Amino acid sequence: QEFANQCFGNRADNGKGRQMPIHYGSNKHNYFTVASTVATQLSHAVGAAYALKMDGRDACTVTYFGDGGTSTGDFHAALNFAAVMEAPVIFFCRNNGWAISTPVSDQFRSDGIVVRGLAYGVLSIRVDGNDALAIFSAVQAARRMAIRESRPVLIEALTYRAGHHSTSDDSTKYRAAHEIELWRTERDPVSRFRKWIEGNGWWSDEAESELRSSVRKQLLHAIQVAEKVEKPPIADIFTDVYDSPPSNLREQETLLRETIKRHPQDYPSEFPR
Ligand SMILES: Cc1ncc(C[n+]2csc(CCOP(=O)(O)OP(=O)(O)O)c2C)c(N)n1
Repeated sequence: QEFANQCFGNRADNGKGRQMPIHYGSNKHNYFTVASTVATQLSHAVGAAYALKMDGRDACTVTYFGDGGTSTGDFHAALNFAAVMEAPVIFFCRNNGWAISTPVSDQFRSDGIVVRGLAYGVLSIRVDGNDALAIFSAVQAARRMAIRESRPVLIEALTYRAGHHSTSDDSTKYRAAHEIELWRTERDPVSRFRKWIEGNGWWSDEAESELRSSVRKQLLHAIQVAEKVEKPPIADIFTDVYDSPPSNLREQETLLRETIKRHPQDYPSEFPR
């Protein structure tokens, strides 16, 4: 339900409707909000990991990013900082070959990402990103090392982005349709895992359709509930950054309210004013 609230940016959304849809976060679940600015989450994760270490907690942080994220300065700063401060953080890179339309060959000439971790003195693991069990085992080992040895670990999961980057992207404009099809049909990690559990007699078509229909019902319910919840008030746009808002922000709020009054038809009525 929390996730649906976030997607609808309603009053119950932890982010008060300020984040892009699916950029969910939750204090309750120790889940830091997904960062819209690519790779900024890496240094946050290092800081949080260092705090866990100082507090003597038996825990680590894990942060996820794409190959595109490794083409930013933040990636390098975060890796080096984590290595030097011996912060218990897992850097999980999904190297799917593309940063939106930029292929990895236009991003770097190193042998993927794993060598960069090694260069910074960070234990680094390369794993088949389309093999669920291999991922499970790599993450389990990384977590153990990060916590027991109090140090960062980098995981490079080799995979392919079978979908478009987002709803505004059409990836057939920059890569061959047959390539996408191949990964979808022959290398899909979900079908692969499903085949494995079916082969072991732990799953079946009936179990699959039962699960799918029950999850679908739960999702539709969550969406229907989220749709009906009121939107956050306009005032929320201007809060939470400054203890007392500076004059330029106060001016902007006044301007916005005057504009809404002048053009009420252009502003959705479900936003409490
Ligand atoms: C700092 C920053 N620069 C640029 C963008 C625009 N942008 C959004 S996603 C993206 C590519 C990210 O690549 P990757 O993490 O590999 O994602 P994938 O294409 O695999 O989904 C870019 C450049 C951004 N959000 N933030």
